[in-house]
Amino acid sequence: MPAHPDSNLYPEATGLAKTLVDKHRTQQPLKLYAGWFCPYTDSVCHRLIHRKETNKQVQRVWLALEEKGIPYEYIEVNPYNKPDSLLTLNPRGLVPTLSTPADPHPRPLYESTVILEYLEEAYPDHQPRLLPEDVYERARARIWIDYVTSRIIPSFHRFLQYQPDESGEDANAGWDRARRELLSHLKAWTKEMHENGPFFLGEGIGLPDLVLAPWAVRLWVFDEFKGGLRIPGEGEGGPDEEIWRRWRTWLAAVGSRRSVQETTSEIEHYLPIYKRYADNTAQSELAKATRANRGVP
Ligand SMILES: N[C@@H](CCC(=O)N[C@@H](CS)C(=O)NCC(=O)O)C(=O)O
Repeated sequence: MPAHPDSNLYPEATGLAKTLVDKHRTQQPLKLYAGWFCPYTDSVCHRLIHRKETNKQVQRVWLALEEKGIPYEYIEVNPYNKPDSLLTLNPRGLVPTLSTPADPHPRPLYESTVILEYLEEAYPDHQPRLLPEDVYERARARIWIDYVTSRIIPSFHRFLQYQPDESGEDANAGWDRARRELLSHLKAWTKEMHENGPFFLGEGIGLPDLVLAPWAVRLWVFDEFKGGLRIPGEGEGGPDEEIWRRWRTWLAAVGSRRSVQETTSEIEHYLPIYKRYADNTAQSELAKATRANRGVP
């Protein structure tokens, strides 16, 4: 069987993210098995064309650990060349996977949104709290956390993996349909944000922010590979001007977060990985699910 195309991807975090990883190499009861490139576990780059100004990476779980100041050990693994150390914890061999402290043996956890909720409940004294105290507001936050995973990420990947010849429809029409679908999901999500923010739930960062941030700061992939997503710039939003203004406020707040800055790797190592998605030759579970028109793995 030919080697997985990502089995030889760049082996470790670079730039600021490497500095952070180096601080978290010593043994800790809580262990994060991560891939430096992975938005579920790991990092994000900002727009390539602004690479001189910003080059950010984020990750759902890594960000939550950093935001909350929870002690953890970072263990880099390549989930496309799954080591036994990962498979024994998570039979699906996906990152992020967590090894949690317990007697007599540590216990594994996986699925990024499950891990995020676990961290929130298992470390109640660690601030900030990332979900609202109010029961209704907490439930409502979960609707929009789910929306990211069930709507935004699949449409992100449908656009990124879109190939003009695949459906027989006019190439421009197909491209435009995929692009608009993603825009409409981002708009629907943005409409639900706290009016002033700057974050989704208000002044403080929360789980809705952490679940979307890794993809939001990777929107540069569409400029690089797909002719642009074309989010309206200031004054160009027409009837949706207020919504896109709110989006820009949110994106700036997320992008300037210290935790985001410090989980940043260097952009050039993402390019070959995202090129395979853009060419629709990537073989990750996510890429295959997108091709088969299934939800995310
Ligand atoms: N639903 C999982 C998805 C995790 C996931 O797809 N991780 C990717 C890396 S970003 C992975 O491990 N892929 C390995 C593979 O596709 O075999 C989560 O939210 O944690």
